[in-house]
Formats: sequence, C-alpha cells, structure tokens
Amino acid sequence: MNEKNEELKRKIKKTLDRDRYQHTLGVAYTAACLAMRYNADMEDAITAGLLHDCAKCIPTDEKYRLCNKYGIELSEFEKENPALIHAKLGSYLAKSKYGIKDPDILEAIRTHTTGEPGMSLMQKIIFTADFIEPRRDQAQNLTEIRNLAFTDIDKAVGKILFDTLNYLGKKKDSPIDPATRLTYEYYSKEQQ
Ligand code: DGI
Ligand code: FE
Ligand code: FE
Repeated sequence: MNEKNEELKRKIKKTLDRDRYQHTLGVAYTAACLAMRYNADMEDAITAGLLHDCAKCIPTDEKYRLCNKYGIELSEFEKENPALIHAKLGSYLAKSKYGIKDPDILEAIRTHTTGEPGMSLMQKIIFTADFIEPRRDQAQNLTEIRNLAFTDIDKAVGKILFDTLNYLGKKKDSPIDPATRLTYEYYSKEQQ
C-alpha cells in the first residue's frame, strides 16, 4: 500500500482493539483484491477498508453524543440499534478526522453495514470484503460467497443480504433494518 495508506494504518491501529484491527486489515487487503479483479482503484479500496470500522470501538453513549454534536441524522432504526451507527459516524470521521475527501470512499464506509440499492463498485467492494475477509468464519456459505465475490460481485452482494436476513430473522432480538431489506430486494431482482 502507498505511504498515505501506511499512515492511515498506523493511525487506525490506535483506535481499535486487537481483533477489530486484524479484521480491518483483512477487509483492506480483501478490498484490494476485489479492486484488482474489477478494475477499481486499489489504493482507494484499501483506504475505505482501513477506515470502514473506524467508529466501531467508540462506546455507545459516546456514539450518540458525537452524532448529536456533529448533526449526523440517525434513522429511527439506528436510534434504537446502536450497532449500526458506526457506519454513518465512521464516514463522518473519515472525512473530518482522517481527511478523506473522495465521496465514493466516504459512501462506501457509510453503507458498509446495510448496503443500499444501486451501489457503486467501491460500495459493493467494501460491503463484500467486510463479509468475506479471511478472519470471518461464522457465516454459512462462506466458501460459495467468496467464490462468487470474484466471479459476479452483484450476485455475491445479493447472496450476502439473503443470508444476513435469514440469520437475523432466526436470531432473537435482531430486528431487520429496512435499509437491509430494500438493498436485498434490489440485488435479488438484479440477478434475474
Ligand atoms: O462492523 P462489523 O462487525 O465488521 O460488520 P457490520 O458493519 O456488517 O455489522 C455490524 C453489526 O450490525 C453486526 O452485529 C450485524 C448488524 N446488522 C447488520 N444489518 C443489520 C444488523 N442488525 C440488525 N439488527 N438489523 C440489520 O438489518
Ligand atoms: Fe462495520
Ligand atoms: Fe467490518
């Protein structure tokens, strides 16, 4: 990675716990591989990967405080499910604290948890890399989805959303964000 990304890597390490840092490196390198495959900018993909969870290790009350302070508007679902806030807050911090200006990188961070209909290639790369990076081992169908990611990224996105909805649907106390459902509907139609 270039010097700018090396510096980001050093900075982000200080704000994440050990596991989250290892996951972050996995996402950055996986995003780089997907960028090679689909002719996206590799260094931009690494930047987005390094920063995608930059707000993840902020305590929940602090997340709410920062969103309030910076005027970051949360959806009703995000207000009730703080696990989703790190995407929007992370995108804001990527710009204000880490100096990222490229809107495509910022959007990829903002949408990495739920996705959104009609994503750019960079958004799809980060959404997919977050799910398939080497340290992920819990999800079903990982082998198939990892393969699909490098053959047809739109199908991979659809399958990730299908499995996520299925998983959250079975889990107790895990309501589904309308954004996740909308993205699934979009990418399941795309495949037909
Ligand atoms: O930040 P990561 O752990 O790398 O992964 P992530 O950003 O995809 O997910 C963060 C959390 O959000 C994870 O615990 C799963 C959860 N999540 C994703 N979509 C939904 C969701 N939780 C609910 N309740 N509903 C969703 O639609
Ligand atoms: Fe995340
Ligand atoms: Fe992540």
